[in-house]
Amino acid sequence: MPGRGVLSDDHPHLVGAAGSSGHRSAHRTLERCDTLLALGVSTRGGAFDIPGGAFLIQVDRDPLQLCRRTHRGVGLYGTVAETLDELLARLAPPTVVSPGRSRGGGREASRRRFLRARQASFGRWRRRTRRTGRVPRAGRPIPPSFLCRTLREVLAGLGDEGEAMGRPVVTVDVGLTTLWVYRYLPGQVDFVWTSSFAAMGFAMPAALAIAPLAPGRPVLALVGDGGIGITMAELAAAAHAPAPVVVVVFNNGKLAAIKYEQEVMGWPEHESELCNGDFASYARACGVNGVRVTNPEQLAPALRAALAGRTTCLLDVVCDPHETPWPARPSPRQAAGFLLARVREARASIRHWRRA
Ligand SMILES: Cc1ncc(C[n+]2csc(CCOP(=O)(O)OP(=O)(O)O)c2C)c(N)n1
Ligand SMILES: [Mg+2]
Repeated sequence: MPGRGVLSDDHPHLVGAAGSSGHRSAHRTLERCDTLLALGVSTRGGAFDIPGGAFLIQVDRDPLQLCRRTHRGVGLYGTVAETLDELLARLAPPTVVSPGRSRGGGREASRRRFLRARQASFGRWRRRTRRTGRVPRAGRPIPPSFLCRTLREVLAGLGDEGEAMGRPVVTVDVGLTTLWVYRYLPGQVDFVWTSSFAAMGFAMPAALAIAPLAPGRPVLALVGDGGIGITMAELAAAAHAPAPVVVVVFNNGKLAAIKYEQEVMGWPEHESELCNGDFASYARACGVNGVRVTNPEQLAPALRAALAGRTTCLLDVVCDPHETPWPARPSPRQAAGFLLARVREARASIRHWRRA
């Protein structure tokens, strides 16, 4: 996640974000990759599974990350800047190979074509999602991906009018919220998240702790309704905190990550609904500003106002729980499980409706 703040999605060489929460173009590139240089990336467990048989060169200044590596390759201990300097000094100068002239030239050209095709495919995804995300259908709840894209535009425009603001710091909670942020809110921000702990309830307390250390920078906590539910008491502390934060709640009325984990295994949704109170009213009762956003058109102005205000604010954004978080490359088993779950859910609704 922190790496998503380094490059903007508009970078011409980007093929997308890696991992099942990322993009298909990145997944396909990794499948064909033969040597992968990973700079400060946790490869533990399924957090970043590397498809294909690439030889991994993993650089990290944390020896623990290197010990956790399960993929074939080598670990290089050091900071990214120092290690890259050392590696570049050892590289032979590149030779220009005209395609077809020498052995391997055709292979080289085919690799370049493959890479360019993946970059183009990521570019198409970006354009398509920007278009479709512009205006959700009238009367429909706000898709979480639309919330992230709007947030991205609002953050990119900070300082356009009036006082310039520093680079935003964004803390991210655990749940499907993490996937939406990872996939749709890249670039020009510093992300902070729980890394391998994957503990819900991290984002808001983390933002409160970070805000005094980041004067002049907007600090935002992006958190699901489940995550805010277990840390709501912190809002009372937020009213007395030395520096303001903006808390954005992805309120989809569910523990949606759990719902989709059940569904990809073929099981119908079970007990993942949440009975939420009114988070915005609760925030106001604690002495901080609270705004409930139900309409896509309200979203950008509400975000701008929250970021411009110099006090802590909670935006309770009512989101669509039905936007499907397809993995970058769904396995046939996951796709079949998901369909089976949907059929079972439909049958259960019909039984329920007949009994009523
Ligand atoms: C402290 C803690 N409890 C439980 C979990 C398991 N868990 C992971 S995601 C999730 C649901 C998160 O729900 P929400 O915050 O509403 O986000 P959503 O998935 O709906 O976006 C749960 C229960 C966890 N990671 N940490
Ligand atoms: Mg939720």
